[in-house]
This record gives sequence, C-alpha cells and structure tokens, in this order.
Amino acid sequence: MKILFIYNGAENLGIESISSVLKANGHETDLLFDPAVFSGDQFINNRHLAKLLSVDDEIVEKAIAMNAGVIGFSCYTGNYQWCLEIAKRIKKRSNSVIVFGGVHITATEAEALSNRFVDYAIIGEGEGAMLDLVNHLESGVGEVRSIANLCYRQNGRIHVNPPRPYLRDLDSLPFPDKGLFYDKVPMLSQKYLVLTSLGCPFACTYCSNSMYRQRYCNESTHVRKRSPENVIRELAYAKAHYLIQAVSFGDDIFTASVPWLKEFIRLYKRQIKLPFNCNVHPLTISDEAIKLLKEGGCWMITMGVQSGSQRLREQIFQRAGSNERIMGSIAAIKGAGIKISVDNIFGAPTETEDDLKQGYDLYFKSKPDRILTFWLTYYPGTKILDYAIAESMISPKSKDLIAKGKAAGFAHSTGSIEKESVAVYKKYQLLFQVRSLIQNDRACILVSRILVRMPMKSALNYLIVLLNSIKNRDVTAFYLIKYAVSKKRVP
Ligand code: B12
Ligand code: SF4
Repeated sequence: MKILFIYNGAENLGIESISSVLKANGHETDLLFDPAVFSGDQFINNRHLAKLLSVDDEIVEKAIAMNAGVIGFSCYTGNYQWCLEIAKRIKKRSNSVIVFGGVHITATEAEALSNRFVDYAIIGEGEGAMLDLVNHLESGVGEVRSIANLCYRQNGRIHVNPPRPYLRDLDSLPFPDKGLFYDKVPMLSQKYLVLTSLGCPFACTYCSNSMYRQRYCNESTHVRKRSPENVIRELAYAKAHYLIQAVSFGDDIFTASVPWLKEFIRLYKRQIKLPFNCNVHPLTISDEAIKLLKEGGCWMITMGVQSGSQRLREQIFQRAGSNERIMGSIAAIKGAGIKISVDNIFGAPTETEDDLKQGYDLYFKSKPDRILTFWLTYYPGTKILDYAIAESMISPKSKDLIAKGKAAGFAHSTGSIEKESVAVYKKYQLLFQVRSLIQNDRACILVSRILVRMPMKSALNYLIVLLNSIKNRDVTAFYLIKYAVSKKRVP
C-alpha cells in the first residue's frame, strides 16, 4: 500500500522510523514537506510572510493527486491545528484514510477523532501499530480492536485500545528512512540528526517526558539505548550516502551513561570523525564525560538551566541541582573548549522579578556562549499543567484549548505571561541575550544599559539571536529560509 506522510518545519525521526518499518514490510512511502519557516513554531513567526510563502494549497492538491491508501500526520501541539486544516481539506476530495500520530496525539488520545475527517489516531510508539493498521486496511488481516495503541471510531463510538509496551530492543529497528526527507530537502542532511536512545532519566514537570511517565507508569525503565555499534553503522552508512558536515545527537540526555559513552566515542573517533553537538543535564555532566565528548569532536553542548532560581527549579520544575553545580558544569565545558548553549524558560507559575535577577546573576558569572529563552508553554498531559489548574493559575477551559492546540505557543508569543509582566520579562530576555553575545564584563554592562532603555525590545532580541547564531555557526534557520524563499513549491 502507498502511505503518504505530511509534515512541516523540520525533519521528523518518528516518521522516518515508521517509514522504514513500512518499507521493510513491502509498503511504499512518500512525503510532502512544508518548510514553514515563518509559521512553524520553530524559527520566526510572522503571519504576513507565512501567508506569502504558504504552500498549503499545493500540499492539498498534491496529496489528492497522489491518491495514497493512507495519509499520516505527525502532530506536536504547535502544528496540530495545521494538520487538522490540511487533513480536512484533503478528506473532502479524496478517499485516503487519514491517520494522526505523534506526541500531541499520545497526550490527548481520542481528541483527534472528534473530527470526522480523521479516521484513526495512534498513541505512543507508532511503528508496530501503523504497520498492523496498514496491513489490516490492505488485506483485511487482524481486527482493529486488537491493534494495541490504536484509537478508532465504530458505530459512532470512539474506542481507545490498550497501549503496547515500549520497544526495548532498539537495535532491532531498521535505520530511519532519512531519504524520505533528505532526497527532497538535501540541505537537511548537512547536520545529520540521530538518536542513540529514547526516553529521559528525569521527568521535569513542563516536559512531555512527565506525560510519558504518567501514561507508561507500568514500565520499569523509560530510557532505552541503542548499542554503540548500531549507531556507528547508521552514521557510517549516512556518511557514505549524504553530504553530512556535522552530526546532531537529539537524545534528551546524551551523557546518561559514561561506560556507554566511552565505547561509543572510541568507535566514533575511528570511523565517523565529524563534529557533533548534543544535549546534557547539569547532573549528568562529569569531567570524564566532558573529556570524552571533547575527544570525540563535540563542538557544542546544550544544557537546560531553565531558571536561575533554585526554588523555581526544585518546586515548580522538579529539576534537581544547585546553582553552584550548574555554574561548575558550564565552567568545565567552556574550559574544555566546547561551546555551551543553555535553555531558559520564562513565565513559570510563581516566578518573580527576584527569580529573574538570580538568572541574570548566574548567566553573568558563568557566561554561556548562547542562551535560548522560551516562554513556558503548557503542553497537554504534563505535570505543570495539572499544577497550574489546581492552583487556579489557568482555567480548566484553557486545558481544552491546549488539547486542541489553540493556546499560545512558547516560542514567539509570550506564552502564559500576564500582560502587565511582559515588559519586565522582555527586559530580562534582552539582558540574557546580550550576556551570551558579549562575554567581556564591562562591555556587556555598557551595552545592556543602552539597550534596556531602547524601544522595540522584541526586534532587538531577534537581532541579537541572529548575531549569536552567526557567532556560533548555527545556520539551520538560514538554510530553511533560503529554501523556502528560493523554491516556493512543495517537494
Ligand atoms: C529530536 C527532537 C526534535 C528534533 C526533531 C523533531 C522531530 N519531530 O523529530 C528538532 C530539533 C528538529 C525538534 C524541533 C522541535 N521540537 Co522537538 N523534540 C525532539 C525530541 C527530543 C525527540 C523526538 C524524537 O525524535 N523521538 C524519537 C521518535 C522515534 O519518536 P517520536 O517522535 O515520539 O515518534 C513516535 C510517536 O510519536 C509516533 N508518531 C510520530 N509521528 C507519527 C505519525 C503517525 C502517522 C503515526 C501513526 C505515529 C507517529 O510514532 C513514532 C515512532 O515510534 C522530543 C522529546 C522526546 N523525548 O520525545 C522533543 C519534542 C518532540 N519537541 C518538542 C518541541 C516543542 C519542538 C519544537 C516546536 C521546538 C522549537 N520551537 O524549536 C520544534 C518543532 C519542529 C518540528 N517542526 O518538528 C516537544 C513537543 C511537545 C508538544 N506537546 O508539542 C517535545 C516533546 C519536547 C518537549 N518539550 O516536551 N525536536
Ligand atoms: S531533563 Fe530535559 S528531556 Fe529530560 S525530562 Fe527534563 S526537560 Fe525533559
């Protein structure tokens, strides 16, 4: 059977994994991709540019013309409404079966099926469930009620089947179908995205891992790792087939196991030898891990700090680790000659200006190379959402809007922040950005003093983020903008 995936904004490892499983079982897959640089919750949100460069009509027409047996949408909260809109338009004029999956569907279960044009929703890991469903649709094997992870409609009623256990042996999966994205958008392959593990040892309240923990509470361990050899085989294949300049390890926490890292780096140094970046938690970064990362060619580490206030981190985000530990980790990473990028979330419930000041102190002293600031977004199924509702910080009505993907996004609007506090936050956002751009203390203080008095702080912020991206050679956004502007058509 022919299965078409429709996605926007970035490469999607979930789709790639499902696609390779389907292909290995004799099915045919294809992709329609919208770069969505100005609307995708990832880079720059601008509705005028988004409208000008919209490829929605082309996607709908092509999807109908392709006449696939199944069309799959991968939904995160930010693209859910877009997926619904495109699916609705396609379904009006085609008989393709519409299937929704992805993190947003896992968190909201049958919500997608409240729309008549969505035929099936798949929660959790999709490889097995999608294969069973496609086989069933093609040749009638099995029954929908026995496909674990599947939600379906029958006689006007919505059914949610029981979940299937986590995939444990990740080496048993075929390598992700990178060609699905890279053959259409070759520039995506320059920074080869790969996961060596699934899951995270932590469960911060704002992160979807806290949702997965609650949903999969019967699982003994949430972190599953591929063997070092298996990952190296994938990278060696990729190096031979695509124009890769660097590797990006997308794992939630790349340094969770030092013995694993040791063996992996030994092989990586010999066979792959490409610069890479990865994500860590301040509690999983030791001198030994940093040394190994440096030896392997790591050029940038991303670390979640999220707030300079230990109270907020511990009580609201449920993130352990003192400010001293965070500063020690940043210093050790910088000392090893690796760039350090930190993430900071604005707008946590109960956050005060004093908490923000503590953040500024922490960053002023530790001087990260990049500080990415986000506005807290309440994702469905997360612990922080339950907390905010229980404390009457947001209304139960907002929970429905969040489940429908209609609440404020974190990247570009000011998320959950009340209007009267926005100016204070924008000031600190600017101060944080200036600190990461200007590492000299006196120059930083001088420039900050001037900039905080200036109007149009959001525009200034964009500018500094842009300068910082150039400084840190992080050019993914530029590639996508170039692509979106130069080829206004759907690949
Ligand atoms: C790697 C990663 C990225 C990568 C790759 C993105 C991608 N979609 O693959 C990059 C860096 C590009 C990225 C960007 C973003 N990300 Co991200 N990312 C992750 C991360 C760490 C792992 C995702 C992953 O690849 N998992 C492995 C694959 C195999 O699993 P999977 O994606 O869950 O897919 C499985 C199922 O969901 C299901 N499935 C998925 N799609 C489909 C489709 C169908 C039809 C079916 C049947 C099933 C199905 O089957 C798949 C295989 O088992 C997760 C955190 C996490 N631990 O999950 C965050 C996460 C997905 N990201 C998140 C966010 C918010 C974003 C951004 C919006 C952030 C930003 N502004 O930059 C962008 C969105 C870009 C985009 N358009 O995709 C959030 C989403 C939360 C939410 N509820 O919406 C997460 C959960 C992190 C968090 N904060 O909690 N991300
Ligand atoms: S450490 Fe990062 S990936 Fe893990 S639960 Fe916390 S925020 Fe999510």
